[in-house]
Amino acid sequence: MAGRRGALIVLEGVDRAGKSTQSRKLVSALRAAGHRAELLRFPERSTEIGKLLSSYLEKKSDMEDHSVHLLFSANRWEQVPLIKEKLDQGVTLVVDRYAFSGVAFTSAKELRLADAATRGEFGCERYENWAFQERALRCFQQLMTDPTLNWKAVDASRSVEDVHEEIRTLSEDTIRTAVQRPLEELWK
Ligand code: NYM
Ligand code: MG
Repeated sequence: MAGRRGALIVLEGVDRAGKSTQSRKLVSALRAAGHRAELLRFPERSTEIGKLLSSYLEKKSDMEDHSVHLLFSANRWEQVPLIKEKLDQGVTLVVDRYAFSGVAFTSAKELRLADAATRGEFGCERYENWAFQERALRCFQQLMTDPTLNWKAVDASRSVEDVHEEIRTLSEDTIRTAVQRPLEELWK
């Protein structure tokens, strides 16, 4: 159908949930089904801002919390013209994290759980420890209560193939229905 825009499909969740694996598989499956689909990720570490963020995440540099929050935001805004252009052209975008990670990870810095100190690290990047991820998860759960956003919760504890099948089905539905919403509404 002429003029039909692409869908914006965002995968959000805590670190190690399998978002990157699932995003790649989803793009392949959508393409195999005849859709035009492309993959984006945030932070996009290849840009100048992205390099600053990557260095911060790898703990090679320190930055003031508000400043780093705004850099994550700027790192998304610098891709918005491209995102709009692609969607307008009918390309469906699968996005590995978006602004919800921005809210959840910054908010998680402000929360403190009693058992925070008892958990071990599970990765070497900043935020990659159980206590922090638990706080981020609580923030994601809070964000999901917004009824204006078309969230679908996917249980990522199952096999890669089972999770993929569910995400693929949900995405096909989204491509069919959610694209009725005008593009301008996405960045109001
Ligand atoms: N992150 C990601 C933020 O703190 N704020 C943001 O706005 C975004 C998009 O960066 N721990 C955090 C979440 C992750 C890390 O890791 C990016 P990865 O593996 O590149 O998704
Ligand atoms: Mg990571």
